[in-house]
Amino acid sequence: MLYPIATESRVVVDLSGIWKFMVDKEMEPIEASQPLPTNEVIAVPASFNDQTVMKEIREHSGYIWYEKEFKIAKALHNERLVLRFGSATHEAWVYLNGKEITYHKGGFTPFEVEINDYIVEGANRLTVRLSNLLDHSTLPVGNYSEKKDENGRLIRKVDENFDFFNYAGLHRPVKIYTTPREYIEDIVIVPNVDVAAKKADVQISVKTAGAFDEVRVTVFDEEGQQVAQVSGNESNISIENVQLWQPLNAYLYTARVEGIKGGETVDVYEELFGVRKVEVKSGKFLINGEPFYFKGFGKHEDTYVNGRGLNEAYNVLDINLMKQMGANSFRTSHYPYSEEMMRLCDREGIVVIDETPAVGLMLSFTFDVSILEKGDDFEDDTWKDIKTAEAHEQVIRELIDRDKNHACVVMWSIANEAATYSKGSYEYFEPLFKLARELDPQKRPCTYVGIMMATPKADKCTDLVDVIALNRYYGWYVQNGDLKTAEEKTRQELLEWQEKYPDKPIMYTEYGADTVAGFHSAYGEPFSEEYQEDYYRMNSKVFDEIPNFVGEQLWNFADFQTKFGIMRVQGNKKGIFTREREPKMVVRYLSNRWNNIPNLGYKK
Ligand code: GCB
Repeated sequence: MLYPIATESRVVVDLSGIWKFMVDKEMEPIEASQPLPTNEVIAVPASFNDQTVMKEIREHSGYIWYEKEFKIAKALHNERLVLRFGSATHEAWVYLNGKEITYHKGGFTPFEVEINDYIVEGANRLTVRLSNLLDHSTLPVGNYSEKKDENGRLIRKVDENFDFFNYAGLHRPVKIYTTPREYIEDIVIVPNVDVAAKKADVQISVKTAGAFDEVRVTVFDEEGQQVAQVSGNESNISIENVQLWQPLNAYLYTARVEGIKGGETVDVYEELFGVRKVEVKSGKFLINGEPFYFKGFGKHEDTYVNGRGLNEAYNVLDINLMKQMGANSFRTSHYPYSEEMMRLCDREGIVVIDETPAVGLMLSFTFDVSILEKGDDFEDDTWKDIKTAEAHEQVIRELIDRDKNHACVVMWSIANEAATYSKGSYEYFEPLFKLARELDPQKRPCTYVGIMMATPKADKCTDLVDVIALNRYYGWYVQNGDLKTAEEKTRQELLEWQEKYPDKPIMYTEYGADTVAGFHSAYGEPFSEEYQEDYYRMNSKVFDEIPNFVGEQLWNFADFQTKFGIMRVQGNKKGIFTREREPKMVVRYLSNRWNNIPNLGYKK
């Protein structure tokens, strides 16, 4: 799916700004045929939750309504008009001038609809009904319940089966873009690189709607110099002396695609792409033929007031902080991030592990791994109870369709911390991995991120992954305050993985300790800034001993909002930055470590 951009043939109208807003109390029906009966307002894009000061609105589970009027310039009425949502969390019914025109389920991927048939001259009324409900069939997974209050009103509740606040709303830009009636529908770019020869063959497939006489593809380098020009929906261009897209040293070519008819360019779209090669070989993760070492983070889309809504200033700041620390990568834990962030990472050379919103696929939880270690057939209710396969398949399709051309994406993460220690998990995941591998034109490596209970003995799905990605909390959730034992456990487990799967690279995709900024302890007690630093020093030491250990992505970049609970003090405090992005003490240690670890060739 193409990102909406303005070109010589396309106009983009941004509907960001102030919208009408109301929470649906489900007392009486709200008719989309009538203007929304409210004077409340909300900013888009953003989560609605933290813009309101009312607890019951902030924590509302159920339906929410948004409305905005817009006009379309007469000059555009003959163009194809497409309404596009960057995301709508988690489920959306869209009405234009009172008519339902589209529906989408899944809160982190874009969707669009042609609106020519519904547009009127003058004011158009766009109404969106959203649901933030989650259950055992949705991604993420929520525990849903309902009851009646003393007035007989239905009260819905979602108990997040995951550790982040269930922010909702129109999180990403809502835009109308135009194309001519005959247009370029999609572009697929697959670079094949011969690193030694500094040469690349780039396959470019263009999907068009309509009958063009010619589809012309012209590739430009960063200086705007033409590198190649070819014709056809399926073409192959060769680039000599190719400039590679490298971690933290990005280089982007531009493919200018034109649909030509009667000698005139009817439609034009420009797609940026990087040329790089990603492979997994003999326990190494190779980028452009050299062993890459992941240094970075699990993140969240989470900022004050905006909640999970797009916040481009924070995106830029976060990447600048990463670069200053010598970090080179992050994982889009635990859902696909905005397209704007992905474009930024392409341009900044930030390496991304792109994750689906499959989090919470686990209906039992224990740190007592001994029950799992006894035999091969541990089974909990997860795979009998959970009904997420359809949503999972849909989001894999949508994510790969959206992000397939991004140079920054080097691996797909199919899920975070699913019950892969339980019987039934292999049967659930095998078709999903197959699907992802089939769909990805660039054939990137695939993984899932494994939970602590899924030890080398207990995990049932490791055969499916290219990289063993582990979330481990030795020294925090277990052996809390005892870094000596935690160190032994860490070493022992990593050695066990390496021995069992000598050809699979291993990395940490989470490890961390809750740390209250400003809390100090002469004894290095848990929650203090001293403990956080000792914890990271201990882990680093073990990582450096393990040859196949190819990366450290700590948890978390910044403190973030979660649901309430006795384990959380206004959110999760494992950030190495506060939610405002003030550094905790450990940032100095990690900056020093990471600035001294090369991106490529650390562990030859
Ligand atoms: C995890 C989860 C992450 C949590 C983290 C924690 O394993 O993947 O979503 O926030 O642990 O801090 O408990």
